[in-house]
Amino acid sequence: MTTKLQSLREWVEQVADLTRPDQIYWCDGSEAENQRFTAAMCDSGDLLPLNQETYPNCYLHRSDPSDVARVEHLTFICTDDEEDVGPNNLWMSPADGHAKMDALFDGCMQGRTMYVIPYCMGPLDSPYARCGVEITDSPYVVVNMRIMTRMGASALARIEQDGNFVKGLHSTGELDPERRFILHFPAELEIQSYGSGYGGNALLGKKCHALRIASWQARQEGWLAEHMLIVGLESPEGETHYVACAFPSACGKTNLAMLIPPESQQGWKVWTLGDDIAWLHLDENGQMRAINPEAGYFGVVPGTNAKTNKNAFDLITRDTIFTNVATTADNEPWWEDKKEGTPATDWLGRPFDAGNGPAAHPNSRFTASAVNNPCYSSLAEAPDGVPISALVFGGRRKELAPLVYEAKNWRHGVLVGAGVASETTAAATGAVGVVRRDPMAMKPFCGYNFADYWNHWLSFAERSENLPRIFHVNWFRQDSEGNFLWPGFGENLRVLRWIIDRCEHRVDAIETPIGLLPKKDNIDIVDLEIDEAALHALLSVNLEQWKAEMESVGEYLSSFGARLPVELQLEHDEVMQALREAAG
Ligand code: SAT
Ligand code: MN
Repeated sequence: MTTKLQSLREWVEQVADLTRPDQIYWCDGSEAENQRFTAAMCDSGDLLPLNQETYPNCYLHRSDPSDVARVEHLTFICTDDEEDVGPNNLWMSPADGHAKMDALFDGCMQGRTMYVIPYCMGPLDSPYARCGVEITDSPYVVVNMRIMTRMGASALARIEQDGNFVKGLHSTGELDPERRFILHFPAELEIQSYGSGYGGNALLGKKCHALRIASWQARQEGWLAEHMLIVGLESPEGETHYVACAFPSACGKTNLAMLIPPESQQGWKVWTLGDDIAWLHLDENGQMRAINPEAGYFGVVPGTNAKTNKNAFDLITRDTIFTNVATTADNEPWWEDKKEGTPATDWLGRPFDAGNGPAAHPNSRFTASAVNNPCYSSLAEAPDGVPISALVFGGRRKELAPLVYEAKNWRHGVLVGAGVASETTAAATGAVGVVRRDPMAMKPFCGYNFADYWNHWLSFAERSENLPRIFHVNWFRQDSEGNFLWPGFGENLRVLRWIIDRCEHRVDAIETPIGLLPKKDNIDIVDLEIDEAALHALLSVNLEQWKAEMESVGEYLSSFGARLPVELQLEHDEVMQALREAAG
C-alpha cells in the first residue's frame, strides 16, 4: 500500500531517509492485519496473552519501568515567538527543535520496521473531524491507535480527499529518559516524539494532536479543542441533555462518562459520547455542538470495580490491551481495588510482594474500543455531534470548593475555568497530590499561551446568545479525618440533575459572590446516607477562604502579564469587590 497524495508520499520518504528502517509498512486497519500484529507481538513478548477464557482477546503489555506516564517536563511547543506558547508551556525555537529531533531520529529505525498509520480523529464523515498520519517503529502504538482512532484505509481515503493531515513522527528510541522529548510544531502541523512508548507520549492522535495541535488550529478557525468528557443524560420522560466536563487526568472523567444511575434515580439513563476529549463548534444557530475525536478509551485501571464503574469493569473483560497491571495466578489482570482475586505477579513481572508497593502501577491503563461500551451513545458517530447544554469544570480539591456552583454568565465562567486547581495525579511523572493551577484542565495540553486561549474563550460571547451555561463541581471534598464528604460515582447524577434543572430554568439558585449555589432542597438526597453537617459543608462556601483563593487566582493570572485579556482582569476585579463587600 502507498498513497496517491504526493505530500504524504514525500514525507514518508523523507522520514525513511532519516530513520533508515529495514522496511516500511502501511497499516490498513483491517481485522486480519490486527490479528497478525497481535500474534507477532505475542511471539516477541511485547504482548502477553491474559486468561483467554475469562478475558477473551485481552493482552498485557509491560512498559519500560522508566516509561509509565506523560512527561510534561520533556514536552515542548516550538514557535517562532516564545510569547506564543506562554508561561504554561515549555518553548523551543523550531530550528533548535528540528536540529535536536533530527539528531535523535537519525538512523534510529535501523533493524526495525517503520509503520505508517493513517488515522482520523472524529467520525469519518464529520465536517469537524481532522486527520493525521503517525509514523512509528512501535507495533504497540499500531494496535493501540487502531482502538483509539479510526485508523487505516478509510482514514487514508479521507486524507487523500482533504489533501492535508497532521504529521506525527514517533520512535521508542532507546527508552532512555535522558533522550526522551515530545515536540510540537503547530505552524507546520507536526509532532515529533522520541524515547517513550507510553500512552499520551506515543499515541500521537490523543494529547499531541487532538489537544495541543488541535487547540492551536481551533483558535485560528473559531472552535475549541478541550480536555472534556461528553455524556448524555436521559430523563425518565425521555428528554436527553448533553454535558461536557473538563477534569484533569485521573480525576474520574471515564467514570462520569459511563455513570450508572443508582437505584434511587429510577428511569434515568446515561450515554457515553467520549471520556477524554471534546471538539466544540458553534453551528449556524449559535448552538454549541460536540464531537469526540477518539474511538476508544485509554482509561486508568486501578479503582475500577463493579461499584465505581461497572460499565468499564464489564467493558475490559474482552478485546482490551492492559498496560502495567498485575496478574493473578490464573493469569487474569489484577489491580488495586478490583475487589476480586489476588495478585500473583506485579506490574514489573515480579512475584507480588506488598513490600514493593502497589501490584498494578497507579497509572496502569486499559485500551478498549468505545463500541464495546454497554452505554455507548447512538449519537457518538453523528457527523454533526451533539448539542451541549452545559460545560462543567472541576478538579480534585480536599477543601474549599463546594460540591457544585454555577457561573453568573459566560465571562464569569471563563474566570471559573481559568481558576481551576487540582491535586496532581500519577498520570504525569512528578509529585502526586500537590495542588496546582490547571485552567480548564488544559495545563498539560493547551498548545499556546493561556492568555490567548482565555481571549479565545471570551470571544464566544460575541458569537452566540445561547451558549451553554458553565458550572464548577468538586466530588473530592474531605472532612478533617480525610473521609470523602460526597459518595461520588453514580451519585454524581444528583448534581448533574441540578445542572440540567438550571439549564431548563426549573430551579432558582442562591446568588453569592462566588457564583450561584444550589438551594439545599434542590439537590435530591433521597436514600443517600449523608448527614446535615456534611451536606451543609458541601453546599456552602467560606467567603474568607474563598477570598484568599481568588487572590491566589489573581496572582496566577498576573503571571501572564500584559497579554492577559482585560475582560478577564475586569471579571476578577468584580469578584474580588463582591467578596470584599460580603466581608463587610
Ligand atoms: O497518557 S495519557 O496522556 O494518554 C493519559 C492522560 O494523562 O490522561
Ligand atoms: Mn486525559
